[in-house]
Amino acid sequence: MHCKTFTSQELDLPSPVLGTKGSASCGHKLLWRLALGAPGHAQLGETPMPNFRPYVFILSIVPLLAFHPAPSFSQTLAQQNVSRPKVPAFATAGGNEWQMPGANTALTRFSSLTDINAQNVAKLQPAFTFSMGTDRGQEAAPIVIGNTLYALGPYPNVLYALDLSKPGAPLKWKYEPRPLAASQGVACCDVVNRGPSFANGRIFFNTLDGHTIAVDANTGKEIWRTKMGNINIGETMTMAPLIAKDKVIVGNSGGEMGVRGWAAALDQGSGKVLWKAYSTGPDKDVLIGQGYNAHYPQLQGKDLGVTTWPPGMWEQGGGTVWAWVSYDPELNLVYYGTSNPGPWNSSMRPGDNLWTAGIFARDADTGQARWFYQMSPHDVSDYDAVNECILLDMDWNGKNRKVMVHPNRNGYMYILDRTNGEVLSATPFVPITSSQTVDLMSGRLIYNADKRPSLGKTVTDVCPAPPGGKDWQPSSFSETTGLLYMPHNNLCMDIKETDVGYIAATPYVGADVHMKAGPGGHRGEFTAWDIQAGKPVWKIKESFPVWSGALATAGDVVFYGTMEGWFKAVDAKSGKLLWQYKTGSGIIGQPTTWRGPDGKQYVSILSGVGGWAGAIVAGGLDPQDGTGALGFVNAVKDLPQHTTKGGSLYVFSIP
Ligand SMILES: [Ca+2]
Repeated sequence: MHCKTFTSQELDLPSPVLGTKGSASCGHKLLWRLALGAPGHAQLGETPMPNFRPYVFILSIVPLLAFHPAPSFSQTLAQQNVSRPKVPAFATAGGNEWQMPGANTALTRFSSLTDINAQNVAKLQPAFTFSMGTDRGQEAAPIVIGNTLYALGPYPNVLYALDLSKPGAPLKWKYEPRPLAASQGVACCDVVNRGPSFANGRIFFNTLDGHTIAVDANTGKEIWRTKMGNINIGETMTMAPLIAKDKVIVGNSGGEMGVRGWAAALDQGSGKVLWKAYSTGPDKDVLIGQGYNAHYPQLQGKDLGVTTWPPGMWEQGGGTVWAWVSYDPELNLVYYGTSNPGPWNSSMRPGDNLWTAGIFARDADTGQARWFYQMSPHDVSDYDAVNECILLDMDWNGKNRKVMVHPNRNGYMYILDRTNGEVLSATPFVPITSSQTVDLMSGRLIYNADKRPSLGKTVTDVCPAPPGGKDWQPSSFSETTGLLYMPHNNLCMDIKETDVGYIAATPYVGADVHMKAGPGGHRGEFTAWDIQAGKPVWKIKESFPVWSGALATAGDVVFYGTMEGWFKAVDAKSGKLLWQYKTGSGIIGQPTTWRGPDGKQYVSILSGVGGWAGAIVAGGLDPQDGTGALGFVNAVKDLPQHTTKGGSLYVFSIP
């Protein structure tokens, strides 16, 4: 257990950050604080937004003429003569099958199918539905292999196989992993799961209580099960495994519970752990050695996962790996982001807090780190860097670059050279007050001192809020339009840091947060982003955060869902709404498309509100307590008037 008190001199921070004294005493934050919020906080009134960076906010589908992104970055992109992005050869588009949530290991979530297209999508109708038997948040992607659709639910993580060759797609089998019930009590933000992945006749997925499991895709029989996490220290698993050759890459959740983050590779055949790399601690634990070569000097040095923390605090330092992993088979590198440092209370952990809030590139076979880049050094706002890294190829000044495109919680759209971790551009995609810019020379995020949270003092209008300009909800890249389709948030917050001490398997946060809508008053957006130009082409305003994934197809339609329950198809070029269908509950799942045994194209989505954004409904939280769900309740207290709990698969086709 670590309970520390620091003076501002010990913390080596300027006094405006901490006040005259930054202290953090031991205090046990009970789990209900996280799940149900702290009592006794009056609702903070709406206050006018302060000076935003040059950014004209678009309230609906509008042409790009009205949009003025930050000048320095648009000039950077323009001056560099950047080409339209292309998908690497290994990133095969989804076709008849959809084998993994991201469609391929570059995570493009693009389908080559054109039967359903912008001209006929208005005729889309439900083909069949299936109840998931649970009413917590449904974040998973339905996947299809051969004649079978696989749907995975939140806790208790039941895997259903549906026979697409028969009318109504009856249940072929179900597999019940029976995770420990106590795992629900340590899950930070609902008991979600982001889906299964397929390879070599097997379905791989994680359970909330920290097991990675392989199941025979034909029979539903368990092949192996490996215990990876320990709920007794607050570890859960919610991410979708990524298949890299003969390996299954997984990571842990629990960045709000003082967990020490890690990623691991398991042998597909046996379930044996081949490597495990921590996100904090000494180099030998982080798997940093001879092959490591970061682009920026602040990321070079011995045992930075220890020395960038106060003594011992790296042991509960977060950096969990709870969302997306990508894989480039040509470079043989896996890529993933690490979560926030723990606790949220930044006054307690002076330093850059490596290797949190950044992206690792690792050798898939050995796990050895090749490079790291930190989006948010000494993160103060829960800006996890776990969002998707979409692998694309672009020309920069005539030179071909293998890049990754990464919309970060901190509000910047990053383009990195994925061979060495160099930042090629970082462009705001939402209003930002928490930072001023990303210095492309040093690679450092330049914070706005006025908006740094501090102990005991409420800082208002910090944008983006902790769920970021965008959270886990995955984007899609269209090979036909060359645009990125991004579901995301428009949220700001008022925040005050509070005392917190570490007790295993309890919340380790230390912040009172009230989130609220960003400029314009709406809380979500669906944006078509021009990666080449570094600006949006169109935006759709949504009342609630767009917490679902996106799917783009060669038929030039893009699908996403809303927290009210609408499943929508929009024109990939214009953003015009072409079709929508109201499902039974709010949508936070990932749309997929595939061809059925009858030759028809289908589109599938799980409906079932929840997750962090929908915890107020899924967890039945009190709308009067704005600090519930780490302050998310304050921003969505009207959600219970728009949707109720549920959990169903919906599959659509043109009759
Ligand atoms: Ca987090």
